[in-house]
Amino acid sequence: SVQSLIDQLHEEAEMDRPNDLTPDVGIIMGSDSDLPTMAGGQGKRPGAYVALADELGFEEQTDYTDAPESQFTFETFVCSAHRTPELMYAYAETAADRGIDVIIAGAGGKSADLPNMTASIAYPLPVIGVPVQEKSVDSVIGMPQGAPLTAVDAGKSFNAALSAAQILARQHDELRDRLVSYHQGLQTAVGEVSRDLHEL
Ligand code: RP5
Repeated sequence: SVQSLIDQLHEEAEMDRPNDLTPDVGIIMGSDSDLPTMAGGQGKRPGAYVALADELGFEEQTDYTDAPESQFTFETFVCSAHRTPELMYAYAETAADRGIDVIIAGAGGKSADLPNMTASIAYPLPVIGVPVQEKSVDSVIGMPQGAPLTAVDAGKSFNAALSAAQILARQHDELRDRLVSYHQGLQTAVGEVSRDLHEL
């Protein structure tokens, strides 16, 4: 039930686990219908999972008490600002104590409130908002003065994941090197396209 999830989040927050055993990035979304956009891959446009797992070597941590193999990890959580407000509140208020360093929050529709509500509750933890659709953009980015939320363009959970990794990389040289390699790969790819066109 929702209440048992809420209780579990609070229990995990009190465990005081060492940072290398807790998820680094929390990916949350308002509905499992957001999952194709928020995760991506398998025929869908590459999303946050593809950026983190395939490009940067993150491991998905499905059990908070399992020791991850990878140094960098993420977890996924579905909680709706409107259908499960208490669960959203519990996730956001326990995130820092559960060891989460950055939250990526996606929601769709015209009332895409999960990212901005989460940003206010989890403050000062950084939250990167992903509008799942074009019509969700204004709802996600429309924050009042003093209540910041960083956001990417509609559907760009891939970029949200890269931004989350950039924040983590401030304290992890290994991750910084992986991001630099990823960017160099982009440059090589664009360079090859231009070279091929030139040869035409
Ligand atoms: C939003 O409503 C969710 O983030 C989702 O994008 C949208 C529709 O949700 P479902 O009706 O598909 O569950 O809150």
